[in-house]
Parts: sequence; C-alpha cells; structure tokens
Amino acid sequence: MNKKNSLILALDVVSRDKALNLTELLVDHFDAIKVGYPLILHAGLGIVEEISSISPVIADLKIADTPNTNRLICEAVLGAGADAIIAQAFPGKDSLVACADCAESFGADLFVVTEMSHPGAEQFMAPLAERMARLAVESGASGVVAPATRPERIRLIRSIIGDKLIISPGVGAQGGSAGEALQAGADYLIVGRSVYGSADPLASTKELLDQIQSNYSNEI
Ligand code: O7M
Repeated sequence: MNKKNSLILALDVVSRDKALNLTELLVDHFDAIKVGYPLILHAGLGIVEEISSISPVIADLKIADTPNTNRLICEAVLGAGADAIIAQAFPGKDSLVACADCAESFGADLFVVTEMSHPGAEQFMAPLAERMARLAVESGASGVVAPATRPERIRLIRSIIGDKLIISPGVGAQGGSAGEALQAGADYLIVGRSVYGSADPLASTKELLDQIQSNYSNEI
C-alpha cells in the first residue's frame, strides 16, 4: 500500500453499482478500499476483483478459524485480487501464521485486530490487546488494527509494535478524531459512513483530508 493520504475507505455499502460508483469517485483520495462482509455477501466475491482493478483492496473478513480453514479463506480472497487481509488474533499463533504465510505467498499484507473501536471491545478485547499486538508482530503481520475512538490505546499499541503499520477505524461516525488518532501513532485512518453515507461523499472526503493535512502541518 502506497501512502498518499493516510486514508482507507470502509466501503460497507450493499449494492455493487453503488460500490463501484463510489470507488470511481473517490479512488484518488484513498490509499485503499476496505471491503468486508456487508458488500461481499451482497455482491459476491467478484466485487473484490472488480474493485481491485481500480484501487488496492483490503479484504476485511476478520478471519478467525483454524490454520487450515484460515488458509483456504485467505487463498480465496487473495486469489480474487485483494492486496491485504485482516485476521483476528484470538484463535492463536498457528492460525495467524497460516494467514501470514498465505499473504506472503501472494505478496500481500496481513493486518491483525488488537482492540476494536466499539464500546463492547472493552469487555474481552482490551485486557488482551497488548498480547494480541505482540502476537501480530511474532506472527509476521504487516500491521495491526487499533481504535481511533481510544487514541491512548493506539499510543500503547504503537509502543509494542515498533514500526509496523497501524490502521485505525472509528473516526467520524463512531466519534473518533482524525487528528488525535494520527498524533497517537496511527498510519492510516479507516473511514466509512461519514464518507459513503454523506450527501456529498467527495466534499466529506475533502474535509477529512483538510483535517489530516492540518494535523501534519501542526507537527512541523
Ligand atoms: O466509519 P464507520 O464506523 O462507518 O466504519 C468503520 C469500519 O471499520 C467498518 O467497516 C467496521 O467494520 C471497521 N472496524 C471498526 O469499525 N472497528 C474496529 O475495531 C475494526 C474495524 C475494522 O476495520 O477491522 C478490521
């Protein structure tokens, strides 16, 4: 993934046509399009192939199974053209290594979920997030997913993973701030509803880019 704007679009729409129109409209402003269950279940796996001919695609299937089943899932979605996959850490190291090995064989990236952005993640994920971040590094992941809704947790996870990538959801619709997430150490922001659900997705994207730009200029 080449970083131009530090932005990933979470394309959780459920219509193939809408997904393709939004991709065409916004492709220049996002570093990747994240496609997950909502779109793939409605439009079929072929949507990964179609979008990947326009933009890098992160397949967000939050893979969480045994090593062999994980490998089969990874092969399917990477074979369809995805550039990166996302897996859960809790099934353990062998399951994650199966994803990492498959990603490597396709020249793709693996991102591992540490602590999710919604309030319920404080129940089971937060107490284990540091261990999951360590496991991601040990398993050969390219990076992790950490919550923009809790920038202090991004900071903590950054201190564990060194220079691995952090992709961070929760900006906008979930209340997280773009600037705070970036200052805490996120490399990319994952943004969904506040862009694709906006009356003017291009204008909403430009507002976000302004916020990101002013964050980087404040650093100088
Ligand atoms: O901006 P939103 O809330 O409309 O969309 C956020 C996207 O990020 C949506 O696709 C979620 O499934 C995803 N996401 C979270 O919101 N929180 C998480 O902790 C993790 C993810 C995610 O992308 O995991 C890989």
